[in-house]
Order: sequence, then C-alpha cells, then structure tokens
Amino acid sequence: MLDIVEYDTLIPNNVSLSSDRRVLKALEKWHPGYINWWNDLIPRQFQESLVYLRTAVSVDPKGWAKFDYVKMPEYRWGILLAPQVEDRKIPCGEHAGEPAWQEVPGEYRAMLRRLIVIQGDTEPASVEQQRHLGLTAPSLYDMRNLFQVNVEEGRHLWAMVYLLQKYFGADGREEADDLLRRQSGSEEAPRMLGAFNEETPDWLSFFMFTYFTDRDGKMQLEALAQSGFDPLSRTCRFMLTEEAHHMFVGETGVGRTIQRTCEAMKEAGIEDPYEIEKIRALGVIDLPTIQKKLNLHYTLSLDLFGQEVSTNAANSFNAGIKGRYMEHRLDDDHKLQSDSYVVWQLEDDKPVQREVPALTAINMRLRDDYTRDAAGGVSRWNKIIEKEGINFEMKLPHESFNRKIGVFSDKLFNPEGKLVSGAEYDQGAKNWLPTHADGDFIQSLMKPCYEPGKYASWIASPKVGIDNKPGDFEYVKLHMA
Ligand code: BYC
Ligand code: FE
Ligand code: FE
Repeated sequence: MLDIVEYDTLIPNNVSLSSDRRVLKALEKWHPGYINWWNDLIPRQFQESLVYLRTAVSVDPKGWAKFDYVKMPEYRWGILLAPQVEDRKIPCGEHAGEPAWQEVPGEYRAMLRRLIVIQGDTEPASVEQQRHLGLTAPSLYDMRNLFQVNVEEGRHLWAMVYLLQKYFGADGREEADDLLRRQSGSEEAPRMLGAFNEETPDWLSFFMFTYFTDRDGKMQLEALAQSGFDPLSRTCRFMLTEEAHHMFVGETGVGRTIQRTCEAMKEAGIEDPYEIEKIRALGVIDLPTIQKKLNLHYTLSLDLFGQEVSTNAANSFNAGIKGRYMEHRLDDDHKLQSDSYVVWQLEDDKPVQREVPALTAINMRLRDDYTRDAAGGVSRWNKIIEKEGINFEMKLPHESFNRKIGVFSDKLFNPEGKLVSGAEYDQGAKNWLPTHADGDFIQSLMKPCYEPGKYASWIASPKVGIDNKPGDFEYVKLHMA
C-alpha cells in the first residue's frame, strides 16, 4: 500500500507530517538554516536560473518523479519513504526473523544514530565539494545534471534529518544542526569521512566522483536498506531510486570524455595514447591522465568502506542494524556465527588473502561487492576505446594502492599491488596519480559552454537527452546578473 503524499505542505512528505506536530515543528525550525546553507553555497546567478529538474512526488516505482523548470531554492525537498512491507522481519544478526523495529531499539540507539549521522554528513558534503562547478559547465545538459545530483543529495540530507528529528529526540535535533555546521574541507569542523573533504576541482573529477563515490553511497544505502530498523530501511530504499541517476551521470560523463579524446586522436592521426603533449594540444584530456583520475577516485572511495576487519561492522550486522548487499537473496543463516570470509592482510609486507570470521569482515565483503559493481563501467569505457581502434585499457588499480584506511594504509604500493620503496613511489607517483600540472591542464579546458546543444572541446555530446528532450533543449535558462 502506498502512503498518501502530502504535497501542498512546506515539506512534501508521505509520513503524515501534518498530524505529527512535534516533528513538523522541529523540521520547520531546521528548514531556514537549510535554505541559508543552500543560498550561501551555490553561486548567486544559479539560484535565479530556471533548471529543468525532476522532483520526487511519489514513491510509486512507475511514476515517482515529475520534470519541470524550477529555481533551485524553490525545489521541493520532500521526505519520502518506500512503502512499508507488511510483516517485515529483521533480516540478519542475532534477532533475525523477529519483527522489524518500528521504533529505535534502546540497546542499539547510539550505534544507529552514529550510522545515520555519518550517512547524513556525506550528502551536504558532496554539494559543498561541487559548489563551483556550475561556473565551468561544459554544456547546459551537464549543468542540469550537476544541479539534479545536488538537489537530490540535499533531499538525502533531509531524509536523514527526518529520522534524527523523529526518532532521536533532543540529541537527534543537535545532530541535525551539526550536519549544517560541519563543512567539507574545513579545519575546525570537517566532514566525517576522508573522501568528503577532498576537492572536486574540475568536471572530470565530478564524473569520477559520481561514478565511484556515489557508488559507495549506493552500496552503503543497500546495506542500510537491509536494516531491521524499518524507517531507516524504507528511507534508504527510496533514496536508491535517485542514486541510479547519479552513477549514470558519472559513467556517461567519463565515457563521453574518453569518446571525445579518441575521436580527436583519430582526426589528428595520433595512434600512440602516450603522445601526451600532442593530444593535449587538441583540447582533449589524454587517456593516461583519465586513468590517473580513476586511480585517485577509486582508491579514495575504497577508504569509505572502513577497515577490512572491523568490530564496529560486526556489531552492527549482529544487531540487525546494517545488513549485507542483497542480504535477502543470500543463501545462508544470516547470522554468520561460524562462517569465514577471505580478507587482504599484510604478511612480510606482501598483500595476502586470509580467512577470518565472516562477522568481522562485513566491510570487506561490501567493498568486494562494490569493486565488482564498479568494474562494469570500466569495461564499458574500454569498449569505447576499442571501438575507436586505440590501443589503451583503463584498469582499476590494486586495492593496496594509495590507501589511507585499512591494512594497506601505512605502507606504499604501486597500482599493481607491489610494495615499493619511498624512492620508487616518488618516482612512480607522477604516472599513477594526477599531478598539479595535470590539474592545471585540465583546469585550462574548463571553459563554460552555455549555448543550448553545444559542448566544450573535451567532451562528446550525450546519446540521448534527459526526459527524451531534443539535442538543443535549453536545460537551464540562465539568469546571469
Ligand atoms: N574516513 O571499524 P571501522 C554517500 C573511522 S557515501 C574517516 O572500519 P566502521 C554519498 C570509523 O568511523 C556513503 N574515518 O569503522 C556519496 C571508526 O571511527 P570510530 C556514506 C573513517 O564503522 C556521494 C574508525 O575509523 N554512508 O552516501 O566499521 C555523494 C574505525 O573504522 C573512515 C556510510 O558510510 C574514513 N573513510 O566503518 C553523496 C554508511 N573509515 O567510530 C553521498 C554509514 C573508517 O572508531 N557508515 N573511519 O571513532 C558506516 O557504515 C561506517 O561508519 C563506515 C566505517 C563504513 C563508514
Ligand atoms: Fe546521496
Ligand atoms: Fe548520490
């Protein structure tokens, strides 16, 4: 059964907010701070522009969104939970099979709040990281996609704030306020997880981020969608419907960048992908530099899965607060008391695979699922290169490379997973990760292209429009003051 969506209220919702005075009041009190955050963040001229955006208006999978021109500050950020599944049971851990919780289980309150706060913290962080990109958009189509991702991350913040306000009383309110107090990259109050304090300095980074880091979002939301705490599960299930588009933006964005590079090389008769200077002179990004960006964003995203062996993760799985990817489809007892799982460890400075109790390896398992998921797009990018007849292959680097979290974090490895000395690393790093010079070159290409149907030199046009719109559709009606 679908709950009715209240759409005429300040905060559109399908959780009957109008009859929940306490929570409605708390959210209305939080709302101005959120709008201020948005207004301070996104450059002024884009606040006034009309953006062709989709807005979630229902949770019916067949028609949950509507498209229209909106000014972003007037976007309807709604609180929408996927429909309640009747008789839903806790899917994993020591309470597996018991009825799912509709209220916060007292003994797991702190654990649950921490996970919701971490999830909530990443959403506004990503908008902060991407705040200046509108100014260098390679097309109105891409600008629209950026803003679509941004408003939806804003809605994801609302989703977590609702859970905090509704289920966690006074400390939930405090956490909700802190979500707007911390800032990506801030010295005094940074965002909680590493990757969310990094810069997103250019559009290739944005595409890599939405491909690799939003995909961590997908995996974590999938794991939280398995939560025995039903309101969290329902919230995350609906967020996942939006997440698919974010990864689409990333995959096609990188793909279009690769496409344009290969086309330009062919037009200029350049066969060798390592003729960096000649290729760059064509106004496109050479494939080895794209690989370096891939290395960076993939490894930053691997860090988001936490330690390979984690008691935090064991505890939240055992409590039934966070499940595994596709928990309901896995064919085991869902308790993992006597199972094992293979994780990476370091022995004599060599990465080796060792069996450990499966309960402690929950993070590693989700990361393995992530790597499989992330490999799909990489092979589709390679198809583009192959089709253009260029001899180059994009690869995911070994999991030991460039890590700040987990067993590999205090040693140096090359992208093949071989331990290297400091000198070897310094020597190799310029070929493995983007250098300042690479950054400067990419920055030099980041010239805005605001004419409908036109694209910057370094990126191919998309195959199809958003909402089936034609090629020259004006996705953003700019209001340049
Ligand atoms: N940076 O036992 P461990 C998204 C800390 S992205 C800094 O392994 P656990 C999105 C850790 O907190 C998805 N610190 O931890 C994407 C712990 O500290 P305490 C976001 C880190 O809990 C794009 C200590 O190290 N959602 O939605 O097993 C755009 C020991 O670690 C990091 C979630 O992450 C790090 N990378 O695993 C917009 C879901 N990693 O508590 C949005 C909720 C670890 O000992 N979070 N630490 O002081 C979780 O499930 C878990 O907290 C983690 C960490 C998987 C993140
Ligand atoms: Fe999100
Ligand atoms: Fe996302």
